[in-house]
Amino acid sequence: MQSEDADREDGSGEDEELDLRTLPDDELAKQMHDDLYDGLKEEIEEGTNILLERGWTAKRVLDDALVEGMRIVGIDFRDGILFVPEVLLAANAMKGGMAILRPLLAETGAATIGKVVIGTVKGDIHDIGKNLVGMMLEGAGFEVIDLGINTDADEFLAALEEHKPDILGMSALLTTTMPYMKVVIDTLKERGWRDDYTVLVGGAPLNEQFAEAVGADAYCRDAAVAVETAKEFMARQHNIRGARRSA
Ligand code: B1M
Repeated sequence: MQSEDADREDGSGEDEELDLRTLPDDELAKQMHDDLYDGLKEEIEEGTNILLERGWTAKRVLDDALVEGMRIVGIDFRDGILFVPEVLLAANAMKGGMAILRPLLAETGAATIGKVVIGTVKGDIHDIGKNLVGMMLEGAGFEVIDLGINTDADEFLAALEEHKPDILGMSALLTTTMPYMKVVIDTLKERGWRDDYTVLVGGAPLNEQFAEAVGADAYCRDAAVAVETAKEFMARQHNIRGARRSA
């Protein structure tokens, strides 16, 4: 961020190292939003450790420092202010912080907001967009099981059986591989599993009509939309379950 870069300089115009330890908690969290935005992995790792040392819970660091920072990144990505390379750097910085928090979160049993199995479909080895989506979903509080590239229907279904996610995400970048999404969805239908999962699809050659035609629940134009859509479907599932309980 331009303005924050300037904040890191002294009056002489020369770079001055900002000592994160000198910042009070709220300013440090804000600085971490900026550092995430700027893709500064080491600073994010340092900030994460400082907040933990000061007694913040892993969940609070995740929510208030990392997820909030990534939310801002997501908005600017959606609005065309940030581009893929910057978002990948931000996601990488976030991963640095999350690597520190992950074991602590597992220990405290902090609930995730939902579980997603995601993969690039059979015949397709493009994974940059899918990885970005996975990282942004993790950043938003989802547990993500990433099946990688070239994933066939059997692998998707085996992962659904093993991990019992809320959402199945599929990615395809080739016009020749996008029809494979229908194969996976049809296989789900054949097994009688279709209604058990929300199916989200994405990838540059797709659109809403395609998603509807193959029987997906929604098309996600980009990672920010994927996060918003996944959250929306989780809220709907929550409401449906709530209504069933009170019926
Ligand atoms: Co390939 N490639 N490529 N390629 N490649 C494209 C896709 C292409 C459009 C280039 C072109 O010709 N202009 C073209 C496809 C044409 C078509 O089908 N109509 C193409 C081709 C033809 C090929 C090969 C066949 C080339 C060859 O060998 N002759 C070959 C295919 C190999 C295979 O898959 N079997 C191939 C190979 C490669 C590389 C290996 C060199 C490399 C991939 C590296 C990697 O992924 N690790 C590569 C790349 C980098 C590209 C381009 C240049 C960039 C793709 C990318 O990463 N974009 C691409 C051209 C382009 O798209 N401009 C191209 C950035 C990424 C962040 O965006 O993936 O769209 P994207 O993801 C977005 C959204 O789509 C959405 O969110 C993401 C983040 O915002 N999204 C999801 C994606 N997945 C989602 C899943 C969700 C939700 C949202 O689930 C819920």
